[in-house]
Amino acid sequence: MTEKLKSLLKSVQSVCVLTGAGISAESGVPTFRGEGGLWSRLKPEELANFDAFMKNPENVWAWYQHRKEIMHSVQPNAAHKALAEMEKIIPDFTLITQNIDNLHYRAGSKNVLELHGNIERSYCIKCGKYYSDVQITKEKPIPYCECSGIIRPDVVWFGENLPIDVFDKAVEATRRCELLLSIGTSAVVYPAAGLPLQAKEHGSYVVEINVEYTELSPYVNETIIGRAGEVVPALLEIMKEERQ
Ligand code: BV8
Ligand code: ZN
Repeated sequence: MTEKLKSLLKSVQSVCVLTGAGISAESGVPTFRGEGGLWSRLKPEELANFDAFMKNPENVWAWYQHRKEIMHSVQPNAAHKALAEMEKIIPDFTLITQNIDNLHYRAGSKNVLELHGNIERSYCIKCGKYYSDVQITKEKPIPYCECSGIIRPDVVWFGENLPIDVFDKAVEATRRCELLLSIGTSAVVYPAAGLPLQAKEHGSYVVEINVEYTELSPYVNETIIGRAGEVVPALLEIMKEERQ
């Protein structure tokens, strides 16, 4: 961590954070890419897209039910908790996540821009009615709405637009932040992966925190190689100095 970053952390007023699956890895939630990742044994085009869902809703619901059970069985980790603390001490703080695991809210973050949705929410594809706790059972492998439409997870699949109001807020935040932290993302999925680049163009100091280098690494101001659960709390400690 450079001296430049250390002094910035002590004085910065406007911070943007983008998180990916890597921030939840230490909680026990599988990531998508890299060894052991979900996409190494499952095919995203067969699971995370609308056509696949309409072709085989039972299969896609079984996959989300399985992931939901994993997410319910784990706890937010020190990185999630440090971000919830950061939100309280930084005057202009924006947390943007690609994750659907709901761990930022469970860690105490109040405002989270969920670019790819949230596994705890579902909606009817016919009438748009939202449902909060859809239960998938052997007897009922596909949930139906009272209007008889199929209910789907409220997550953004490949080829689907991101929730435009959420994405617009994320873009605005990258335009005004002095510091952007990209934490635990391989930065290959767009348009989310473009956000750190936009911040950089607007003069933000962009820091990547990851256990390995990514496609974003050549463009950021600095990459801190380390686990989110260790690095993010360390950044918070420096932010706290001289801020009480
Ligand atoms: C869109 C669903 C407009 C929810 C996901 C060519 C053909 C077709 C499409 C495209 C194309 N080129 C670009 C596109 C657009 C496409 C895209 O970007 N594709 C990529 C793959 C090429 N994007 C879209 O389709 C998006 N929509 O563009 O709309 C549009 C409209 C119509 C037609 C075209 C375009 C929608 C994207 C959303 C897809 N939904 N998931 C779910 O089930 O979860 S994607 C999935 O990947 C998740 O959302 C996830 O968040 C996202 C990104 O993955 P990461 O979070 O980065 O996770 P990953 O495993 O990859 O990396 C983890 C990182 O953590 C690693 O770097 C690892 O080293 C690190 N790590 C691990 N442990 C730790 C750690 N770091 C720190 N500490 C640790 N302990
Ligand atoms: Zn309905």
